[in-house]
Amino acid sequence: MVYDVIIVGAGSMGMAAGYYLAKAGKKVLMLDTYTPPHQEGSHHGDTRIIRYAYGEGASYVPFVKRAGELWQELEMLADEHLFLQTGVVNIGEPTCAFIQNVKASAAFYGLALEYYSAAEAMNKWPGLSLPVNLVAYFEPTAGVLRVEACIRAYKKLALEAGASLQTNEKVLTIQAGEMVQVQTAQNIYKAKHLIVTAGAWASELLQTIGITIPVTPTRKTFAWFDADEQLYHDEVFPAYCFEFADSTYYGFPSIDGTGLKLGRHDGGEAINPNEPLRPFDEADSVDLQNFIDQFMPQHGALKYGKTCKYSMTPDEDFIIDFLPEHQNIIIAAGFSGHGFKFSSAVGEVLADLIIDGKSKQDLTTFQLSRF
Ligand code: PYC
Repeated sequence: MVYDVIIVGAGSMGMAAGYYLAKAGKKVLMLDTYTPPHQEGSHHGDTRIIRYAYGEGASYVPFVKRAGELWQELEMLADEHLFLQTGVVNIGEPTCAFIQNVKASAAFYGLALEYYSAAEAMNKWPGLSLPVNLVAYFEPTAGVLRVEACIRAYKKLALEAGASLQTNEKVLTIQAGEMVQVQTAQNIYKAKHLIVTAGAWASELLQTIGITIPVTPTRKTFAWFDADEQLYHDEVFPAYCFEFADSTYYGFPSIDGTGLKLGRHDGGEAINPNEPLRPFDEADSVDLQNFIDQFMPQHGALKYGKTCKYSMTPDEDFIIDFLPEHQNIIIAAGFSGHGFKFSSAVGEVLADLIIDGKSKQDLTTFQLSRF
C-alpha cells in the first residue's frame, strides 16, 4: 500500500499531526519505536505547563494561543479534562530577558498578567520563599496539561479517523525521492510525503539521507516531593517557572495528591538516544533539593525522580520546515524542552503544510535556514 503521508514518531507532535491529516481524508501511517504514550522520549511525567505570556519570546504567543484553542477542542472531542487552570507564576529578576518577554507578550497581546513583589508573592502563596530581588508575574489563565492523556486522546481520534499506527517498529532508514521509502526491521513502507517527528532520534534518522540538523538529545531530570496540601495543592499553588542568570527551574503544584513536582530546564548532558538513560541519581537529587529547600522550604521528602530526553537546538527555537533538498519531507524537531504545550498546533501546522503547502502560523522563527 502507498500512503499519502508517513509520520515517523507518534509522540505528542506526530500523533496530533496524524489526527488532523486523517480527519482531512489523508491515508496516514504513523510509526513509533515504542507504544505511545511511553516513557522513552520527552512526553512522560504526567504534566506539562501551558503559558501564553511567553518568556522565550512574544513571537510565540499567536502559536500558543492557537494551541490552547485546539486543546480545548480536544477536551470536548475526547470528553475528558486535559487542562487544569492552576495559573502559572514566572519568577526572576525584573531585568532578565525571560521576565521582560513575559511582560512584553502580555502587553502586546492583551493577556491577563498580575505583578507581585517578592513580599506580595509570599503573602499570596505562603509556600513560597523569595529573596527581595526577585519579582513574580502570575498568569491566571495559564495552567497544566495532562500529557499522557493528551496523547491518548489524539491517538484514539486519529485511529477513529482512519489513521494506521504501527508500534514497536523502529525506523532504520529513510530514502528520499518522489515516493519516500521508509525501512523498519519488519517492513518497507512508501508514501508521497514524510513527516519526521522523531524527537531525540530525528538527527540520526535524517543522517540516513545525508541531512544534518543541529539537534542535540540531552538528559534532563525531574522529581516529586511530599507536599503539605494546604500550601501546595493545585487549588492554592500555581505551576511555576524560575529564571536565574545561570539556571532555570520549573514545576507544578501537588495535583491529585501526587506532591510538588520540580524539574531542571537548563543544562544536562548530551546523550546517545539509543543508550539507556543514566537513572536519576544523587547529584540530580542534590540539585533539585537545593532549589526546593530555598524557594519552597515547607516541602516534604523527595519521593522519586525521573529522567527524560530533551532535543535541543542551539537557539532553543523549534525546527518546523520542509527539507530544502526534499520538498515532500517535513521535519518538526528540536523542541528544546518547551514544545509540548504547542503540540496540538504543531499537528495542525504539519497537516496544513502537507495539504496546502503553507500554514496560517508564522513559521519564520522555525526555519532550518537560520542555522
Ligand atoms: O515550557 O513551561 C515550559 C517548560 C517547563 C519545563 C520545561 N518546559
